[in-house]
Amino acid sequence: MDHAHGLHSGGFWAEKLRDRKFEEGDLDRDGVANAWVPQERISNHYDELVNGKGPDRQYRIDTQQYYGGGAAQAIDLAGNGSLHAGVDQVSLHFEKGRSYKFYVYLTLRGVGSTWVDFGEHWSKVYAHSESAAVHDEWTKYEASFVAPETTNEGRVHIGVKGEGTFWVDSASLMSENTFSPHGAPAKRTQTNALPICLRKKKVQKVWPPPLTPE
Ligand SMILES: [Ca+2]
Repeated sequence: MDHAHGLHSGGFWAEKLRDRKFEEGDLDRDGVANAWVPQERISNHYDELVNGKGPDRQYRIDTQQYYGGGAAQAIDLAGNGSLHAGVDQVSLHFEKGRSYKFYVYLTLRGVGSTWVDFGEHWSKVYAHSESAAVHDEWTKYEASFVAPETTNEGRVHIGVKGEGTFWVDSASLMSENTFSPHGAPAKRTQTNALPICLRKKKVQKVWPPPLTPE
């Protein structure tokens, strides 16, 4: 069993994201890994992308530069650094009052920042992290929130802003289940939904990728 599914603070944590390493292909050829969508797709700007490419941006799967799993989501942004883009995973099940922990790894060739939003249908946001600078080495970014309502349309948005090429990899969203592995109810340990802070943590071994990355 993955160690991340063990007991933490009285709860049992389960992974919510699909294709969390962006490695399962791009069947619809929009430049974004199967279980994810470019923000343009859910914000009614999808026609501005052709095969993941727009006038000032490109989404693409990169099998050369990655943190884990053999592929990463790359996002190229041209221009003066004011552009932003992002990838979302939608149709997630959130339960009111339940705690969720998120992390993702990013690196960048250029200058820019990242943030994460937790919400529902575009552009409904429950919680927005502070932006954090992205570096030229793989760095882990973490945030957490408590769902304010129960929904089957939960959404996680990984946003980037700046100029250059961003790589996104090995994202995770863990929910604290109300059931422990032994069937006993887990303790609720957190009640505040806002504010949240995107914390960054330097990765010690940046290259080559570790054999068993998170
Ligand atoms: Ca796709």
